[in-house]
Amino acid sequence: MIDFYTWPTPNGFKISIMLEELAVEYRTIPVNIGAGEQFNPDFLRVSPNNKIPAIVDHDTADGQSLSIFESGAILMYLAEKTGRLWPVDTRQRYRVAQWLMWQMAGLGPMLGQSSHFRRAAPEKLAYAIERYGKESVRLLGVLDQALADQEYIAGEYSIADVACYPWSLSPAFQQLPIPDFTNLKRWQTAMAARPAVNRGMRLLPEFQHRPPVDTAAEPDIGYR
Ligand SMILES: N[C@@H](CCC(=O)N[C@@H](CS)C(=O)NCC(=O)O)C(=O)O
Repeated sequence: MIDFYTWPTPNGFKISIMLEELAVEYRTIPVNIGAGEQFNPDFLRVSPNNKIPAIVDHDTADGQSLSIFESGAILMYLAEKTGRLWPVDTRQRYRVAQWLMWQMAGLGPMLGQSSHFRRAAPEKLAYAIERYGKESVRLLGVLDQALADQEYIAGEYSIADVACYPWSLSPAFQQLPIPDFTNLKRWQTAMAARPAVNRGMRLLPEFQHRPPVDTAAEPDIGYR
């Protein structure tokens, strides 16, 4: 049994999709990050950086529970544990690993900052909205190019796709205008058609609130 500490955000969805893909037994434990539950001492013992997602695997080879935070590390662990969605051949493995790292260090943080400054910041700071918006669009363009001649990001369906998909939906959520990235759209459609992805995206539906952005107050960020 795996305890899955989470909340319905892109980083949480990565792991719910992965757990559904693997069809392993897990228990979802909501951590309401809006209410500050990520700072509870019990959760901090599992995730010292006070962020979801995190897991505790109680079914390990040595019989000792294993806790892991950081969504990229969790995806790698689950892939290794099950032998799924991460090829063992060195060339293929690092093809996947580089896109996973790219998502963790680039796509997620940049879209996250863009979302913060567009949706959550008390002040509409044009500089920050433009900086993170433009960088997010650039990264999505890189992803679109990567998908031009292959069905999935690193060839075959892998943890790189699982990591990138929830973040690829963020522009719609934050009403960030993006160019017509046709390869990206084709891949998103293929991802959305996977039953496990669908189930993973329904994580904690009772907490999935999406208030609209106040677009009237948006500055022109120059790439429309
Ligand atoms: N690099 C981390 C990022 C996790 C993250 O940013 N989690 C957010 C929700 S998407 C969170 O828990 N925020 C609560 C906080 O910062 O207090 C990962 O990929 O696991």
